[in-house]
Amino acid sequence: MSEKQYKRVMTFQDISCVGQCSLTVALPILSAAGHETAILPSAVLSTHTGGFKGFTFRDLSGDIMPIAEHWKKEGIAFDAIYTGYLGSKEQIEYAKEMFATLGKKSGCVKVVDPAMADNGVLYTGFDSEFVDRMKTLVAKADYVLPNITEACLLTGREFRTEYDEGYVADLVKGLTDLGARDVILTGVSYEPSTTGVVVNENGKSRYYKHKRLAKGSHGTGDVYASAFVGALLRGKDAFDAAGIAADYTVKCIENTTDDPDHWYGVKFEPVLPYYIERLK
Ligand code: PXL
Repeated sequence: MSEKQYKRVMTFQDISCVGQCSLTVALPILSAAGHETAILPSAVLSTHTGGFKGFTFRDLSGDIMPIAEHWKKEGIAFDAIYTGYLGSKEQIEYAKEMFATLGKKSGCVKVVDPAMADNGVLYTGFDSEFVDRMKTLVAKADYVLPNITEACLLTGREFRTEYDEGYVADLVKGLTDLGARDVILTGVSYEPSTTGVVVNENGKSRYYKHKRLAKGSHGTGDVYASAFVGALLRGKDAFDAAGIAADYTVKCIENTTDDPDHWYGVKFEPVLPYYIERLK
């Protein structure tokens, strides 16, 4: 791998100690893509919030600015900043601050996964004020990666399970109107057996269609976003990166569906060699 493709990426999201999501997914995938990783942990939870009962939650908001201040003093800069699940509205403000200060290096790519909802509903703990605040972070993104639910919440459009290309184009427009430069809209399905990703890059939309699996799985949004960022930083354009991330995520789900006890995440690790091969 050429030195040019070895990038330093900082990701701002939570540590869910168990549950194969957020940082425990992002770091191995970004490392597999061959990048240096840095983290800004937003919170520490015993597990993710999607199905476990009685999880712990420690908000790390108080540590965010001191960490960033230290980095600034050390002259640390990043090739990319990628935000995922953020624990509070205040943390969205911190994310904007990171973009404005630590994201100043020329060419620093700012990626926002507005991880807050799926299947028509917000995750536990989030409300409409959080959504409103998230719009202001999306406005600063070079790439925003919502699913259909998140796109509807962000744009104020009605959530539908059946729709046509016009509905999807309007969602994409709503997101670029918010200020996002490029849009990667996931889970766009026009027929029962397939789903796909709409990539709006440089003002043009393209659709990458792939197999739709019967069962949706937890944590796949994080697998997808991390694989997308890893591929993008390896020099792929957004459409190719979105396709590689989609194919990898499908394989991760396929690798998990025969194990009913593994409901909380996907077994993404054994499939990393496939991802690495696709990056060549
Ligand atoms: O996968 C997104 C995610 C990340 N972090 C936490 C979550 C979720 C989704 O539910 O609960 C803590």
